[in-house]
Amino acid sequence: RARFQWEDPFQIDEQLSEEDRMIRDSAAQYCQEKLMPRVLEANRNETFDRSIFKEMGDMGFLGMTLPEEYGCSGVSYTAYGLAAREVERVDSGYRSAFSVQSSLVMHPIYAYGSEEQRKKYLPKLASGEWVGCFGLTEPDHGSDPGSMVTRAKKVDGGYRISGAKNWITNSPIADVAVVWAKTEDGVIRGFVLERGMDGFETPKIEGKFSLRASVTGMIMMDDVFVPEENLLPNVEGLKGPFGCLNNARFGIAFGALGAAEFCWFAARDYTMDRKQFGRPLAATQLIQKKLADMQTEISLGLQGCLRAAQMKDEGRCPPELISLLKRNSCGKSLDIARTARDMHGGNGVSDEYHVIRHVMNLEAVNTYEGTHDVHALILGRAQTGLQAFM
Ligand code: TGC
Ligand code: FAD
Repeated sequence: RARFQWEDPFQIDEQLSEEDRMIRDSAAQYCQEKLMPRVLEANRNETFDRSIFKEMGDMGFLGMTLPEEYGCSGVSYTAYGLAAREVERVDSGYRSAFSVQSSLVMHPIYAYGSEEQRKKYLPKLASGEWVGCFGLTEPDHGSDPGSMVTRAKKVDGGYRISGAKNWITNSPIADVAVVWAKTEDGVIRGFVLERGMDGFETPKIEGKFSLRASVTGMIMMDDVFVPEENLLPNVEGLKGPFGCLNNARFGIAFGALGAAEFCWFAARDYTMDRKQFGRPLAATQLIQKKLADMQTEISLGLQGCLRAAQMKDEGRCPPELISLLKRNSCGKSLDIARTARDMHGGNGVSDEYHVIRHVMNLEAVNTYEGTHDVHALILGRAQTGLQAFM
């Protein structure tokens, strides 16, 4: 009889290459040794330690799929997904910092930028010396970024950009911002803005009850002069930002399951130890059903993510598959975290047990990078051919 590995039913581990396994293990070690001890206070006090970027840079994690000639590691998307899972096992806010830098800032500079832009920005972003952010969402345009009102007016030597971006991860500490704006002819273009440009401000959003260990802000642009050489030359239209989102959503699909795994293992350990009515909670049928549901959703979800990673590494992963996985991982992980919180009883609302923090975080993760329902509409359109957005 084959042995059942309850914590890894599909034996994901043995499906990984030696290199991907090593990256996963070093990510796990870094996250548990360096991030986990910081997260409780960071979450309580709503602070983000900028040196995390340097540490991740030293580990070779930032923009890790991009080529080595730009200071990156040139590893697989599978490795990127596995690293996101380990980071988010600690906190979704740390995974946000990691994935915005990698997928939403470094990727567009690599994919849509000139050779000069790649050489100027990528090595400093890869080392963590510079921090980047990505401005797509506006106060009045979230799920529908195509209606953005930020404008880039052509002037001598460059553009003048005016507008506001809202809910921007990393913006208050960012050195560079990849901002999407419409030119006078209504075409969406990407620009790299730099800290210090006149009229560029990034106020922090205070009082978040989710992702408190990640810093979030606005990008306010008041007639900011952006030189021609800071325009991303090789993309036009919404496919520019969406091309970046494909990578970031893929990382979230893996990452959210890392948070769910933390909650599952915590709920199992807690209910094995906790006795009520003279026996461990884990000996009751209701608790075992909940544990079985967690195990089923997480292992099926991870196997799906791994398949998508292989397709991505082969350059044939369609965006709709990423929508399916982002939506599934976030929705299921949020349910799992809420159930694990309940299984911890009153202790479940204490941050010392970490589960409530994951519940709060996953609320935002289920919303950003396309809400749960927006991804349903993407999938609905793909199977019916009918557009239900408007
Ligand atoms: P639609 O007509 O569907 O598409 C317009 C153009 O874009 C192309 N396209 C894609 N290209 C590549 N990858 C994708 N995933 C693409 N999806 C669409 C499409 O082919 C078309 O190209 P072309 O050449 O024909 O013009 O556009 P729509 O306006 O109808 O879109 C609707 C919808 C709902 C799908 C889209 O707007 C959407 O996905 N909304 C969600 C917005 C979103 O995800 N925002 C994320 C902001 S960034 C963020 O949240 C970061 S949090 C990070 C963190 O902290 O970790
Ligand atoms: P809305 O679009 O107003 O949606 C509100 C509700 O209406 C949702 O339930 C949605 O599903 C539903 N809805 C919308 N349209 C439809 C429809 N057609 N049919 C049915 N229901 C619909 N953005 C960035 O650009 N960069 C970042 O770095 C970034 N980081 C973020 C960090 C955090 C912590 C958060 C919370 C958000 C971040 N965002 C970022 C913004 C995020 O992408 C948006 O919040 C998200 O896309 C949803 O947009 P919205 O908040 O405007 O909600």
